[in-house]
Amino acid sequence: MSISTADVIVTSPGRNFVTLKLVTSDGVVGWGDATLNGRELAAAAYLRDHLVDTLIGRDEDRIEDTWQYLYRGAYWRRGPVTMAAIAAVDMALWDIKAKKAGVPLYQLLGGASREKLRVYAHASGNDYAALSQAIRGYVEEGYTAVRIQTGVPGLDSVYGVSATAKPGEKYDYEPAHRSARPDEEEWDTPAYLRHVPTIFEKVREEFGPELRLLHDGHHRMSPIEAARLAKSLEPHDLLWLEDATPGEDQDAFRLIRQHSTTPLATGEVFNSVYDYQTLITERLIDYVRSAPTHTGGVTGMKKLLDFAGIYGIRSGLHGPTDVSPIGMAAALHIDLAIHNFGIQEYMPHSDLTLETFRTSYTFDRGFLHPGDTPGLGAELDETLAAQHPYTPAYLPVNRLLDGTLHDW
Ligand code: EZ4
Ligand code: CO
Repeated sequence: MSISTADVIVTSPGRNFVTLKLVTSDGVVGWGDATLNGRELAAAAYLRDHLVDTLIGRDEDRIEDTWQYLYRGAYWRRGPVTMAAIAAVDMALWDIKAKKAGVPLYQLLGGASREKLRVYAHASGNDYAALSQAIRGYVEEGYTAVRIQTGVPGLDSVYGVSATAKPGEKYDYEPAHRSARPDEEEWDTPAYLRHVPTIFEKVREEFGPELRLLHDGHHRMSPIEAARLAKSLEPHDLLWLEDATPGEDQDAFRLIRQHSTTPLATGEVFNSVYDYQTLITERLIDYVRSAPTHTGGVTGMKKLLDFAGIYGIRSGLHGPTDVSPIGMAAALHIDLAIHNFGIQEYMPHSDLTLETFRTSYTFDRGFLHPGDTPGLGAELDETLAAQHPYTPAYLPVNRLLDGTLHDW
């Protein structure tokens, strides 16, 4: 059998998603995610203009060969747009193969290595009272791990803290703003470095030693600033400090490691195993943060996590609401199957997103499971998708108080 149609669907049920639908000559449908937040149309054009024609007539069973064909065959290696496009094809092929076998995808990846997947939630607040209320809400729902993001006195808006949500409210806060150009935010690293440890001290005091706590530095610190934060958070026993410094400078992580035993995570903006080579072989991080959607799909992510596993480094896959439910399902099947699972990020999609994409993964008291529907267990309702056309939306850019452009 072979692939007979390949369609690229860009839809915006609350936010923008890029979806690939492959159909085989005997009618099996496979779904893949190529969503790249703020650059969706580039990933869609790569698929439509450069890949679709090469997919038609191809044997859908040859997943590794197709992956290598798209990766090596492009000549131009890696890059977020290329790897998101390859991811969508790869996910759709795995979806088809598992549907043909009549099993959930994790069975083809070696079967379940655990019963359920620990996830972490996102708690945030402009002040401690709002943050504490958010954490309490998650603890009551059964979560055992919570990411802590706090407002910083003197700054109007800070990454990870919604300016509009009421305390305790569940919201799809990811700040890709619907407009033709990005919002601009202000940033002050010294104020942040002074404030964050005081918040973690209060959280530990109120919630005790067992709750697993995480924090995302979101690429904003220099290596020595990151080392200082990692060191000052050591008494508060974090599960990880994420993106303490921009990850493309892999060597910079040596400096953080020299100063602190706070576990480190990075990689959500990476797109291949080579972005991690120094970090993994020198054991400079503890968790791999990429999403299958951005690293060449199930095939790319399996290669990366198997490599990390040799060095005792575990998964902490990216699960923001800007990865579609199809990409999230792919992550969960990988999580369940691999040995070196760490934790999974979980930001529930909005109701509108989940009406448009149907999923079979389930949440129960702080744990996810991919479900036992054959394939990925996630699909797009094309009729509903057509009702929500693409809307330009961009992540903010960041400036220091004197106007210098900074990492967001
Ligand atoms: O800012 O997914 O850990 N999670 C994150 C996310 C990213 C967005 C960017 O598209 O850092 O919130
Ligand atoms: Co992050």
